[in-house]
Amino acid sequence: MYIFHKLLLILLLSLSGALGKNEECVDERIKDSECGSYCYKIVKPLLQYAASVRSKEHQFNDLIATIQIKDATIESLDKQLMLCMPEQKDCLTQEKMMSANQAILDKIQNLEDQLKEWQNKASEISEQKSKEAANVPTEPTTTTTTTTTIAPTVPIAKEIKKPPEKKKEKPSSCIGEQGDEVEIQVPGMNPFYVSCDSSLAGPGWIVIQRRIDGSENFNRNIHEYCAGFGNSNHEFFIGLDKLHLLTSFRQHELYIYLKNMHNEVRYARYGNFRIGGPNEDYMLKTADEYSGNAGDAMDYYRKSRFSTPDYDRDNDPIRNCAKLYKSGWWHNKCHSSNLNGVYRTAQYAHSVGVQWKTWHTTSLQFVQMMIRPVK
Ligand SMILES: [Ca+2]
Repeated sequence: MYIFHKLLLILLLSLSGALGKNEECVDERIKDSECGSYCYKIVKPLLQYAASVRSKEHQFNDLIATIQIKDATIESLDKQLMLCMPEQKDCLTQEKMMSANQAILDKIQNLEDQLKEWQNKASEISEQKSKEAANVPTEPTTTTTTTTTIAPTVPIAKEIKKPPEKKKEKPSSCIGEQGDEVEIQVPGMNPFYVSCDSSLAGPGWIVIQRRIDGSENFNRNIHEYCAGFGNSNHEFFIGLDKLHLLTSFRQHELYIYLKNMHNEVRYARYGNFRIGGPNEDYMLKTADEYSGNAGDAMDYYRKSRFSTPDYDRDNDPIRNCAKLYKSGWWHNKCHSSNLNGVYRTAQYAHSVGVQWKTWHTTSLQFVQMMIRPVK
């Protein structure tokens, strides 16, 4: 019983000490001396456990306190962050707007500087013009030196700059032209002079062939017929190349004026006349819409190629019609007309002559072939 009371006392003392300020204040050596080996063996683990519990509890409380402080700190930072984010957005937007506004202000300033410079130039030009006008007494002064707009520069520029002179285009026919010789131009060839006639069949005809007195030789080779020959004021042939270009780019009509040895006159007219190019041997492609009183002596040659004595393209497989009748023409098997034939000074009822056989077979005194664009 005494021992039990002693142990209880020691336990209470130990617990009160253990619950005191210093958990490790119990000197194990005192305990050992007071309790003895038996007491110490039983109580010591309890005391150690109690001290450990107390220590853990303090550590736990410290950790709780630390966590609470950190939570409070985190909460405070969150609040600050939430408050700061919209402010940052506003700050960025305002910064951009400030930058844009500054750029606009800079542009406005540049434009104002340019405008001021132009106004100064306009004022100088206006002053100069006023001085020039003052030196010419017959011209009234219309401007003042106080002009501040750039508008006066426009009429000044117009006065100085003269409009370019329009180059007159050359005609492509004799229609509307004055004179017997007119320079015309058609696509595919340089300008060239033609003989115009308005006396035989109305105005505006281009003469392409004429026979008057036999002064010109029409017994020529293909190159001469292509280029043309003779005197355009007298006897001549205009040339197949020109004839092809003229009748190709626009529809032309053909007028053939004929006079025999008795000074009788007849004519043959074709509303559509066209000659092919060199790759078609200058074929008589079209001689349609005949009218007149001399007969259609061209009908026999439609689609016939042009032959010369050195260039047989006729439809006679045996004869060389151009060589036989000494002329370049659209010989078929040979001819029903031959206006480039040998000129005769007297009537010959023979195929060698200047002929239009639908009228008569004797040679003609005067022939003129003419073309004119169809309106
Ligand atoms: Ca032949």
